[in-house]
Amino acid sequence: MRSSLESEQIKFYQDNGYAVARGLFSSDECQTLIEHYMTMRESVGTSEDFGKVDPNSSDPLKRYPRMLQMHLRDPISKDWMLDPRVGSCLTALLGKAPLAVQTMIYFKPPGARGQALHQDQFYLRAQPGTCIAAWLALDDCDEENGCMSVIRGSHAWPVLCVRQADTSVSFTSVTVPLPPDAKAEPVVMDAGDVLFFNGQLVHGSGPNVSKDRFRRALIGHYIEGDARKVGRYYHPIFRMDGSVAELEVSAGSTRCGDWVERDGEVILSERDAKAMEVIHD
Ligand SMILES: O=C(O)CCC(=O)C(=O)O
Repeated sequence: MRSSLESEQIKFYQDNGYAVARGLFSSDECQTLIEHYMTMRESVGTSEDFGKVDPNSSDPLKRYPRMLQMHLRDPISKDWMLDPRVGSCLTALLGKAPLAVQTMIYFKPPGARGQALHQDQFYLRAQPGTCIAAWLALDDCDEENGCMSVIRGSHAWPVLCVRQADTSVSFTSVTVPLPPDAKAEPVVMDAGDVLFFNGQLVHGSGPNVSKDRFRRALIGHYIEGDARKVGRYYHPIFRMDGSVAELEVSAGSTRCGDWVERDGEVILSERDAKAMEVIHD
């Protein structure tokens, strides 16, 4: 299948670390997926991957926790993860076929916190190479309801050592340190648009400060088809035809870098592997 990404978008991805495929899914498809996941959220109950629902909590994310790895139990999620439209865009961006390793649905109701800036490869540890995400907006999203933000060009950075995040605005507790000139830009999207981004791209989202607008997103994570290892959590691994690919488990030893000031200039320094193992484990 031909990718719906133009050659300029592929070039934009290579230069900036992300690209948006506008209207890859229809509004009807988004509505059907919203209904499916809202029903699933109510009916699946609690597990490690699906989170514990507390219907009376004042924290919106406890009323609507994100769900992870739905494709291992839900054929609709698996079909979406392996959708040929997603697959052809990924192949165009990577220059090779992807392998699918994760699904996630974020409900992000009004009042919900966002997710601090981070790099997905910090978690996935695909080796060699990196991972890539397909982030489908199920609702229109902008800064008010907590759209995604990205730092252009940060995909060229190594995996960074993490710091404590501000958990009053982020539901995750770690973030990455930034050089002084780095600026996160919002990616405003309509329902049906898909944001593809490189596993090393620094990205995240702010809180949903709207009164009544959910910001639901269905997310797939993929690795390059010639990767040999990925973190244990992401197994089993699927080829885009649905068959299972056998890969090794990567240990917590991804190298991460840190920003340091030297001679008045902020530069990236590689920490030694021992220190990094401590940070990752
Ligand atoms: O949807 C969000 O707010 C954040 C998602 C994200 O950071 C991710 O998919 O890695």
